[in-house]
Amino acid sequence: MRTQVAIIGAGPSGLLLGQLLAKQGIDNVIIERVSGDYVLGRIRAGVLEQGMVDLLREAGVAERMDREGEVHTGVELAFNDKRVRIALDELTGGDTVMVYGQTEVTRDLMDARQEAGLTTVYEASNVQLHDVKTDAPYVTFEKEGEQVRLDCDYIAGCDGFHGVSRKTIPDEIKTEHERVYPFGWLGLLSDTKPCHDELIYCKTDRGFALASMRSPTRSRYYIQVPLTDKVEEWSDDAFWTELKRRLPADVAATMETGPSIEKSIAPLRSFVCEPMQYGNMFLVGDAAHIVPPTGAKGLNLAASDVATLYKIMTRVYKDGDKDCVTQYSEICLRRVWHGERFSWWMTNMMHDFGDVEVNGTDSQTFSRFMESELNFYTDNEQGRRVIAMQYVGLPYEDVK
Ligand code: RFL
Ligand code: PHB
Repeated sequence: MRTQVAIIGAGPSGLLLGQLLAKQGIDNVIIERVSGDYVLGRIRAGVLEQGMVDLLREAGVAERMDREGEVHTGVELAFNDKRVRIALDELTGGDTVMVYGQTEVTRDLMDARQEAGLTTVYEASNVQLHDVKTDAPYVTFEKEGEQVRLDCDYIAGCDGFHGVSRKTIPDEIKTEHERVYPFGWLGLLSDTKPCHDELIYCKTDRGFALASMRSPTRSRYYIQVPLTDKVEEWSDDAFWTELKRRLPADVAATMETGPSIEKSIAPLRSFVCEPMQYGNMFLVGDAAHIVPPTGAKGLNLAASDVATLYKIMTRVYKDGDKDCVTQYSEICLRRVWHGERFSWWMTNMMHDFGDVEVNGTDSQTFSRFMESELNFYTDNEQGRRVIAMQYVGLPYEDVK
């Protein structure tokens, strides 16, 4: 088999990149480890920045999102019996976010890829990348017991945090920055009316909670839990009881509850791999960086990486400018680090760190610093604007 760009991973990064490249007439093949249904079963992000919304429109896969997605002009932060609304549009000069689930984005991209007749190999095992430093890289994998070789010009490693692509960068070349947080998020999806018409991020003495949604009839809630908790130990009733204790009292009093459709625990991590490219192999999305979900940035950073690689590949194939590929890592990392910093900051401000020392500061002192930080940034318009600008997403950088 031969293609121009071999894409490893059919998550949102791989599928969106494939769709955009195909629109420019750039041939690509996606190799995915699991089945399409398995990919769709993962319940993850819900908030899309304007930049990602525009990119989905450019890829020609935004029709259902524009019909069913909800434009949100604000989010709330609740703490110390206060509720502060961050008016995203007013504070940023008109920017908003779109509430539309990652599952739906992925489904739309899969449908578009199938309709365009583009190749995706699902359930490929033992995927390996070869000769990525040369002009003739290739990928090998096994499919139904057969060994397959895919020759290409470039490889896009869109295979998530546990993928193989990042491992092809030698240890002496890459630096991996990591912070693991001492808690996780227990998420529950249910067919119930959302408890409020905007997202509410809540900081309480019992820990963090988030009220989010997927549609007017489907809610997504999260609560901070110790890393030692197991999802089987949390009945739906126990979840709703704990959530109600953390949400603002008036919201909790009137909220609708019901059986869960999905329930899972996600650990929280900040992670960046530098550089994000090695020879003709580029890391995209979670393969290169992870953020804790508190800022809703993970999928959105993946989208900005895709936008950069798409622009670079278009230059390569349309203008014959092969040299521009060297810009990829630097352009991506500038935006990635802003997203990392915002997610880390929001996580520090909104969570309860218990007795764990943070950044060399004892937990009580750290908690007072964070309380002051939260008050300072929410008590005045400039502070709220700083939050709003980052929540809607910083602009995408152009390729020089
Ligand atoms: P993915 O989605 O992990 O997809 C990678 C794909 O690669 C496949 N793969 C391989 N394929 C071939 N060979 C191999 N060896 C392979 N190894 C792996 C995998 O099977 C998979 O299909 O990465 P991608 O595409 O970069 O997308 C990233 C996003 O999924 C992620 O950043 C977001 O979900 C993060 N995130 C959020 N991001 C936001 O922007 N806004 C949010 O509101 C938001 N909420 C969240 C989140 C993530 C969460 N969890 C569970 C971590 C909420 C949660 C709870
Ligand atoms: C979600 O709806 O899954 C969601 C929303 C906002 C976040 C994280 C997750 O910050």
